[in-house]
Amino acid sequence: MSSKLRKLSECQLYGILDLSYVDNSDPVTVADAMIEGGVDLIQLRGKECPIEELVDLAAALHELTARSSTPLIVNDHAEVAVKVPVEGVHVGQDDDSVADVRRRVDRKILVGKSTHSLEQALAAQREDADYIGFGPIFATPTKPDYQPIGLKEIEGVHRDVVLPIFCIGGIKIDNLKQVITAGARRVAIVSGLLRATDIAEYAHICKNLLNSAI
Ligand code: TZP
Repeated sequence: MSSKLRKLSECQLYGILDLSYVDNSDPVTVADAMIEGGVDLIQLRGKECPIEELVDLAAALHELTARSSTPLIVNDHAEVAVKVPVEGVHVGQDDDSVADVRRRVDRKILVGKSTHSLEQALAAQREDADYIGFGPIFATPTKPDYQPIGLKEIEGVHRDVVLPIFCIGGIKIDNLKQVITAGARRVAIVSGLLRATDIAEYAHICKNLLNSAI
């Protein structure tokens, strides 16, 4: 991993490039707008996308993200990280373990884990994840089958987990202040960003709100 890359500890706004929201836009152009708006790290998420296409897309995105020191994380597939020098892999509760991902990718990478409760967050910490996603905080069409955690759990997870925690799920400009007031310092956003008419502007506003909480 390049030493010039933005450190995870400095990342507040995680933009998730979920291909199901990208429709007819070019994912690289979308990522470019995220970066312009101040997104600190980007995840490529393509639940329905064949691995070979994810590999090609990750390679194209990485050319862009590397120029702006933005770590690029791939959702689910360690195999993509074997083929493309992305900076990390994000896994869910039903995917490979953190250790499996590290074993499969023969270089130092970031490994993040989705968690949906304080217990899972503590387990991810014991598993030695580099960061966690914690949510869904609010109900979200991006992960419709999950019960929202709500704002109340945010304080506890920040008290008990020392890893960087990205609150996620239904977070938009309109409720971001509430999430910050509840104790969040980092958030991951999918549809809010990708459905915005001006992605860079949307990211910029979120970033300012997060910055003002420090
Ligand atoms: N993990 C927990 S909620 C979620 C994921 C991937 C989806 C978040 O998407 P959105 O559109 O920002 O609510």
